[in-house]
Amino acid sequence: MSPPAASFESPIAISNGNGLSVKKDLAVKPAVNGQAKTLAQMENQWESFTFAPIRESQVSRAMTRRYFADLDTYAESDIVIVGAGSCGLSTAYILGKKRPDLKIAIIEAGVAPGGGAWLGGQLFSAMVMRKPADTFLNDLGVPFEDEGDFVVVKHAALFTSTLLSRVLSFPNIKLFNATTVEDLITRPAPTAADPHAVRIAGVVTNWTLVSMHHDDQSCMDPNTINAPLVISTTGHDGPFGAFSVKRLVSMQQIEKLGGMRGLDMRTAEDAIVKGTREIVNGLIVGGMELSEVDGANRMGPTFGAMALSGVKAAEEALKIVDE
Ligand code: 48N
Repeated sequence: MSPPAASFESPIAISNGNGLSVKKDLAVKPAVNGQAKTLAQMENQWESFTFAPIRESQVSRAMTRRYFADLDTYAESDIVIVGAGSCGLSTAYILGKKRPDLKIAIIEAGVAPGGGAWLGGQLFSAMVMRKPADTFLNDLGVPFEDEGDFVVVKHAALFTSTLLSRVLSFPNIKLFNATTVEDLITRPAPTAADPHAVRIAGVVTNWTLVSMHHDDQSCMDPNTINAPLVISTTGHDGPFGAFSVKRLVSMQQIEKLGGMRGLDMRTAEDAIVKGTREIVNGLIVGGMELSEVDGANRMGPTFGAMALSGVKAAEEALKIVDE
C-alpha cells in the first residue's frame, strides 16, 4: 500500500468576514517592535524592559488555528499510536526517523505523556536498561553509565524527555495528549476461521476529562481518526491500561486475555520484545499491554524491553504499510 502524499502546509483557510476564505501563512515573523535581543543583551536592562505588544485574541487564534488544523490534517492518518509511554514513544521515534512521508498521530490519555518512564522504580530516579538496549540510548543520544550487562541513565526523566523532544520535533508526527482512545474503528474482514472477524481501521477519541465523566453527563459523543494501522502501547492493566486488548476481547476478536504474570526480569523482557506483533488485522500491540494478552511476566524496574519493543513495533508496522 503506497502511503498517501504527505500534506503539511501551514497556511490556514480563514474567513475575512464577508464569506471569502483567505489563506494566512502562520510562518513566524520577527518581533514588530525591533530586533530580537540576545539573552546577554537583556541582562541588567530590566528598567527599560517590556514585551512586544499582544492582544488576547491573538493568543487564542495562535493556539486554536493550529490545533484544529492538526485535527483536520490527522483525521486521516497513516498510523495511530495509542499511548505515549516509553514503548509508544520509542515506536514513534523509529517511525519518525525512517518514514518522514507517513502521517503519524499519537493519542495519549494523560496531560503529561511519558507513561511510567519518568522514574526508574519505587520513585527512584535512575533508570536501568539491560544490553543491548544501550544501542537505543546511543542512537537517541542519551548518556548512561555502563555497568557491564546493563546500563544506567542517571535520571529516567532524561531518557523520557529526550525521547519526547525528538518525537515532537518530527514534522509528520502529532501528539494529541489529554485525549483518550475510547474505542476502535472496525471494518468487516471475515476469514474462513471467523466470519465475524474485523480489521482495525482507526480510533475513536474524546478529551480524557470527558471520557472520565460519561457516567455523570449526558451523551458526549467522540471524535474519530481513520488509519489503516493502529499500534497500541497502553501499558499493563491499570486505570487506563491494556485498553485495546481488553476491547478486542469485548468485541470477541480475541477469546480472552492471558493476564500479566509475576515479576521475572529475564523471562519478561525477551518475551515482550520478541512477541511484539500484529494481534489482529490492522492492530499491533507492544510494551506492557502485550503482557496482558500473552500472559507474559512483568519485568519491574527495567526499561530496555520498552525501547526495543518500540523498535520491533515500528519494524512490524513498516512491513504492513509497505505491503
Ligand atoms: O508506560 P506505560 O504504562 O506503558 P509502556 O508499555 O510504554 O511501558 C511500560 C513500563 O512503563 C512499565 O510498566 C515498566 C517497564 N514496568 C513494568 C512492571 O513490571 O511494572 O504507558 C502507557 C501510556 C500511558 O501514558 C497511558 O496514559 C496511555 O498509555 N494510555 C492511553 N492513551 C490513550 N488512550 C487510552 N485508552 C489509553 N490507555 C492508556
